[in-house]
Amino acid sequence: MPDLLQIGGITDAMRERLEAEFTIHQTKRYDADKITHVVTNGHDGVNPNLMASLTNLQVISGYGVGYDAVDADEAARRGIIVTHTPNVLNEEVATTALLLMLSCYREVLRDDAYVRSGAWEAKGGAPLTRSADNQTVGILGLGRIGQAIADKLAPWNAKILYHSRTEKDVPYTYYDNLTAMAFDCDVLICITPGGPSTNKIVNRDVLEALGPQGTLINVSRGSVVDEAALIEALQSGALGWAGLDVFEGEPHVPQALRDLPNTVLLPHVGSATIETRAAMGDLTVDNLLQHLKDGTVISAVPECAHL
Ligand code: A2R
Repeated sequence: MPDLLQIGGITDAMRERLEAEFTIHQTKRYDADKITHVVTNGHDGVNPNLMASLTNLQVISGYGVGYDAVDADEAARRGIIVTHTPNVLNEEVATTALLLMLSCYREVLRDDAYVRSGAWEAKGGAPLTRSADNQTVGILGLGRIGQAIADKLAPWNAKILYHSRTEKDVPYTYYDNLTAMAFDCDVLICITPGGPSTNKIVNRDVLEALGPQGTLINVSRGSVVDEAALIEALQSGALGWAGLDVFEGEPHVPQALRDLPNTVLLPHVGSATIETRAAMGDLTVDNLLQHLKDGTVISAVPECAHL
């Protein structure tokens, strides 16, 4: 059986299917020249030294849509196909973005604490919150997930703006300048890929343009937002609220963010439901098994689509 290197965790369902076709290696005791396939995830990826050492590697199958932890251009140069799991998680990540936005607007955490602490009975009704209806929402990265977020916002009667590298054929207002879009919106939702081209593009200027009544939602990668500038803006009131699923040094989350009352923080659970993770696991394995069968894959990343 061909040799598969497993990096990071996989589900029992994935293991069962992979074990039937591969010898799975999880520890450092493997013959690097024998490994033909790798299964990994968006966080761990495959580091450059490891990629270089696996001289017969053919496929890196990633469990997740983001693949910034793999140098896909370098993989393509080496003839290695990188695959990921697009589309099957669009709705779930969009739901997470909405969950964060609604939690910020309606102060779900504050009001939950208000009930649990007994404050409701002791002091009477909780302070009013802001309505999430009729807001102007700027989507940074109107791709597969960004579009799902726009769709899910329809019942809230949102006006949608977007910024991406290229203008799309959609009924929303395009901005070629992110700061200008931040100035014009109430909520900025980040859903670009990570990596060098988006590193800290949500900087101090963007956060200040979003402003004291503005809300930042990040369901993309921690690297997209300048976290130090974000903390300063939230502390000073230059930015109103932030709902974050991802962090620069996750799973470490700066104490300053954890101490702020105007944040909602999630442990990178954008796609983390039983149903969606099962679909992602299936596609991760399907890519590997199809490659064994006929040398093709289902969902190569764009950099490897020609291989
Ligand atoms: O390349 P474009 O113009 O289609 O725009 C893409 C946009 N994007 C950027 N926008 C501004 N500045 C950049 N440097 C930049 N690079 C990319 O992000 C596109 O509108 C969007 C990405 O869409 P998709 O490729 O369809 O990705 P998907 O499936 O929506 O997932 C996005 C990310 C993943 O990479 C994970 O990091 C995260 O969501 O879970």
